[in-house]
Amino acid sequence: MYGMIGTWSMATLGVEKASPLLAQGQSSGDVVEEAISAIEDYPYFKSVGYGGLPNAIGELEMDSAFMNGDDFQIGAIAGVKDIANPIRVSRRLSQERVNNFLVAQGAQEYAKEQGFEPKTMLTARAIRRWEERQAEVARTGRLTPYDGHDTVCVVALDQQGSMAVGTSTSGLFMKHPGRVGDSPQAGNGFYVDSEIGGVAATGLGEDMMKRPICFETLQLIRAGYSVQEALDRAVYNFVDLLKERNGQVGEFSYIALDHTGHYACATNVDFQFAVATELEKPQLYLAQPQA
Ligand code: SD4
Repeated sequence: MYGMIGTWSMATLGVEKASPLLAQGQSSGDVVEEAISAIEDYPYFKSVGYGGLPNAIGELEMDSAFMNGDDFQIGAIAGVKDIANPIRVSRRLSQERVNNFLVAQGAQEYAKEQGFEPKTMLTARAIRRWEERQAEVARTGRLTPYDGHDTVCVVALDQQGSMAVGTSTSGLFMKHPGRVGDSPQAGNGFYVDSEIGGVAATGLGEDMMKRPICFETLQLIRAGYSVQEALDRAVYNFVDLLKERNGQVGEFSYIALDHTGHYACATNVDFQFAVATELEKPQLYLAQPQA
């Protein structure tokens, strides 16, 4: 069984483009990279790659990660500007022995050294959106960085049984320069083990990094829970705990694919995810909040 799953309706583009590669026998790593690159390139997805959402000073800073579920190699970048495809840089970093997680200027220099295409990622449309928000903040005195965001995450299982996961995002709109979310952080934003499965997250990074739910879910699957039971337990137990102990909970949405090709989602907001498997053509699902 092979298959892939991705977050939000934007993942449909990546799943439609990359699922034929799975059918042709290509690796899960290639499939994750191709799916996410297509989404990063598309200018009208406003929270990923080209055309992504600017930070508080009108600059576009992106976070991304890639993980190989066979050997646990991870590559990640955070707070990077003007790299055409953060996911390709993350994947290349995952092939290094050291220096696997790079930030800002250092990540940009690495990308250049490795021959990745530099590209101005801020678009006129994103600048307009930022100016409108600035005007709104001036009018209302309220800055709500949380409004407007979304991360693309893709988990894939190939015909050889290998799994990979990738994430890419411009993070929260109007975030403080230098702010990093959960998306490049292993365990919190993503995790994959080819013998168990892969999990990835989207929502309010500040809350999702309070517990490594992606890793925890895989431990529950290993302990015998189904992928849906494991994800439900890990996500909703923590959402409840956070409500109880902290009094506030941001958006939490997670996708999972296990090593047998079964998939699941758990969310506390309306959410969409795209799937394609050996048995199922690319399909977009709507998920309702359970907590
Ligand atoms: C972040 N988790 O930077 C990302 C944003 C996101 O749905 O996924 N929003 O906190």
